[in-house]
Amino acid sequence: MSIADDLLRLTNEAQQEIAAAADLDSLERLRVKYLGKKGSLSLVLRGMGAVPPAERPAIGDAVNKAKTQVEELLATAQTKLAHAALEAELSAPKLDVTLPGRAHFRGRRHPVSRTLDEVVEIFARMGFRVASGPEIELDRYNFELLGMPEGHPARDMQDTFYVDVATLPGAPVGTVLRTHTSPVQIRTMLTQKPPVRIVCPGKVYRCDSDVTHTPMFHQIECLHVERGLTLAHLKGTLDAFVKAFFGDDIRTRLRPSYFPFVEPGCEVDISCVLCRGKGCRVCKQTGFIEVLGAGMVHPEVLRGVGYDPDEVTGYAFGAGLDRMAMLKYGLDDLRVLFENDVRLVSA
Ligand code: 2U9
Repeated sequence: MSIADDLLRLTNEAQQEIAAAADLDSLERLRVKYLGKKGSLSLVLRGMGAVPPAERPAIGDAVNKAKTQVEELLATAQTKLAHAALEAELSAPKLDVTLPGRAHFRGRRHPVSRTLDEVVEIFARMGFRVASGPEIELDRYNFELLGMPEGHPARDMQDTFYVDVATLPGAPVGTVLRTHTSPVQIRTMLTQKPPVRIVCPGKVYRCDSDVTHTPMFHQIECLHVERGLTLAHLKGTLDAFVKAFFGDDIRTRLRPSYFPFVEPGCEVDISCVLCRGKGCRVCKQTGFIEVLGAGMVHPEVLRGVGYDPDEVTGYAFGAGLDRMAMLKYGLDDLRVLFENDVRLVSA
């Protein structure tokens, strides 16, 4: 068989194989098979030794022509296959429009934050300013100036988180996590002259944990000190606040009670926001629920911050914001407020 025959056979073979190639990978294998360094057409040139020198240029020419022909066949086939591959990719149903979409939850503020904003706004309308202070407090501001000297039951280890001063450089012995926001009122009075009209919302800490208590909770306290204030101002302000927050039909009831920082002191009940006073599980059939504590600021507390109790008087009250949020938004367990349940912050 002559070299010319070999070339013809190889090009025919290449043509058939290229035409049959199903993808770009097979084409690449064929390119190596025919045109590679050790490919069939290159091997034909190795047989040139046996060819008489005069015939060599013609044979070389023929080999190059065969190579060009195969290259062209490969290029054409490659264009066709690449095009087909693209077509296939574009027309494949990659997007399954029948899949249900991913739900997007609209967020909203946490019930406690919403309650706080609402309460602050109500007080702002009545002329109260927001005051804030540190959550790590001095014994003096959290207890002493509020009529709770050393040994007072309210300072009991059961209720108060004492800061381990060894871990807090510079902290004096008797540094506590504030058990109420009252030290903010003390700090305000120590730096401002009357009249003082403030609300103090914030986190407070007590070593207590059960269905109705969490070690951290939120309070809002209100303080008004001015010449001539009486229990009537306290009642009027409380009533206006309760009506604005819970509704115009909610009534307020005061019961005598004791808090070291007020005299007289009282607990404040409101007619049940669930049954509107008819009697239900939440109000234990009494028609009333306790939501606030209040009183006239104790003269000793006023004296302690440098005010003259013969000149000015004050009223104050405090409420748990978390409990107010529960009542307003119908939650039955205080603890869910602090469990990061995403439903509380979803619309
Ligand atoms: C100063 C003087 C007086 C604020 C008051 C209460 C009564 C009270 C509780 C409500 C629910 C705490 O979160 S709670 O457990 N608060 O009962 N708070 S009088 O009296 C003050 C505060 C500051 C200087």
